[in-house]
Amino acid sequence: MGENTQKAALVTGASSGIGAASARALAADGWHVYVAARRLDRLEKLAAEIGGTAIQLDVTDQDSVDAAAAAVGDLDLLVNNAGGAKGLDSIRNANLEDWQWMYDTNVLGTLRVTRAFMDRLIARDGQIINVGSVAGENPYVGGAGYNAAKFGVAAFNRVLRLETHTQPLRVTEIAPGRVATEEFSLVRFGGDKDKADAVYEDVLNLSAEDIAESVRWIANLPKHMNVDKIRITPRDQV
Ligand code: 8X3
Repeated sequence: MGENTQKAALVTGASSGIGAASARALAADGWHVYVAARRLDRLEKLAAEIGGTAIQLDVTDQDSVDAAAAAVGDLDLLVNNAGGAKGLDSIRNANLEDWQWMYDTNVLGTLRVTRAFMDRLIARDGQIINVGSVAGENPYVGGAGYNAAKFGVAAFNRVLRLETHTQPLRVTEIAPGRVATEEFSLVRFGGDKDKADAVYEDVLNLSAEDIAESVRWIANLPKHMNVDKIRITPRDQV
């Protein structure tokens, strides 16, 4: 593709997991990918590998979002993937700091980055993919903080769709189930690798690449089509 026709995507949380896999899949399809996250060393390696651009971004920090917005040019696709879970405590034992981090990262992070880029996405007849979770529709014991945050992302996605459907912007939520990434459960359990690994033992697991396939599919659909939501789980997770 020539420079003028190459489409551009920004993927948040791109230093690992679903974000990194999505960036690789999009680049393989010819997209220029801005890979954004806090850890610049990892991003620079990935950017070099896929011919993209590394952007340091902390979605919880408005100044950082503003700086990223200034560093990125025209944009056709935003993948709001940054997010995560902390803790598996009951409501009685809820850790307020964990809840605040989950809301700030998953919900407010999605809001900050969306607002920073939506005008230029609309200008290019572009699209936004919000990475939610099955936890955004299925409550589970110990999940309240993460459930609330991902229900929030699901609501955000639906309202954004309502508010922009008469404009040239497509809006999709991808809700993955259990995806065995190197970091999701490690972050949730504060670095306890045994607890993290146990989540994925003796069950079927999706890979980050499985989810990236749906990102790539949505990204390449014709512009009159809007996929509101995709829910993807391993066969043994309901
Ligand atoms: C995480 C999905 O199924 O591992 O977003 O709780 S699950």
